[in-house]
Amino acid sequence: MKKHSGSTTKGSFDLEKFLAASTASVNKALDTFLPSEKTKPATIHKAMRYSLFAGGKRMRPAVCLAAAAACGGSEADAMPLACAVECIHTYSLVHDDLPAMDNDDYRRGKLTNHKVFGEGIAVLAGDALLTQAFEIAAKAKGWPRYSHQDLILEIARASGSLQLIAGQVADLEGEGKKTSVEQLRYIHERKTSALLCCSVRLGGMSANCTPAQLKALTDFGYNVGLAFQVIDDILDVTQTSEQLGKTAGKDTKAQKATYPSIVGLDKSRKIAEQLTEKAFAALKAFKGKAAALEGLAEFLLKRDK
Ligand code: GRG
Repeated sequence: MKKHSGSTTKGSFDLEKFLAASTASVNKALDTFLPSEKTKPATIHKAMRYSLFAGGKRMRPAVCLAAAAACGGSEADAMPLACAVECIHTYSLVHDDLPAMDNDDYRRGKLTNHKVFGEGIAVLAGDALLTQAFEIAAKAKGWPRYSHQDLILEIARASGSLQLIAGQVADLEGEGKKTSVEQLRYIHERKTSALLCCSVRLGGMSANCTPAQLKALTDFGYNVGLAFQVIDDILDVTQTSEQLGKTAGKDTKAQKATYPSIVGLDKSRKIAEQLTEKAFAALKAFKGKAAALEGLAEFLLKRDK
């Protein structure tokens, strides 16, 4: 794998600093956007905040803010959109962990939402986070190239029944069945890549990016999103639950189709590298101004949790 300017080990761009700063700003903004824990009914706001502030990596907001920076935009303009995608991501995890779905006890190193608040409140906390996402996104400003409607449509499409939900449906229905690499890619495109790609595109749109920049960001987000899920599949079989902060080995136990189970670990790593190379190639259009996106793509490829 070639070295890129956003390298976490060498080069001028300090990804650790970028991630620490973006996580801190996103946490602060989310805290402002969400009703306080004491707001009635307090149980639901406690439950929403419990999962939202449980220590997620904040990768979707990070790529959103990084894409805005690559297009010359500001953090302030991108922030409502970055927070909206994190709310949607968190809702999907809360619902995915429910007994009716993946039935998991741990997420982000803590007990899952339903284990703490009960299934009814966990369902409602997920629903409320999804709705909250649209309320926050509505606070973003529209641009000459991208109206308010465009921004809201972007989020609705990525999280709706043709993308995120479609991926989850295919995942549920595929359990225990023989799955081809093509079917697996269909699932990964929707379950994981759609929201990551949407996060990157929203960052560009918040900066009123050109159509050519949006195309480059879409290619980047699509490939990084797929690589992210291949790595997630690899980590599920190579890491411990303690390291991941969620139950490891679940895919094998649930007889889920994954890249390692279909093509093996070595080939899976190769595929993740190839997808990341494609993502890097898309960034050429930014002529060195997308160091944060490059750094994030490399970080996501090399992550161990
Ligand atoms: C229930 C509508 C609905 C959808 C569920 C998100 C999802 C679809 C399922 C969760 C399991 C899974 C493997 C999803 C793919 C996306 C993914 C790898 C999520 C984990 O994202 P991270 O690693 O998590 O960014 P943190 O906790 O760091 O935010």
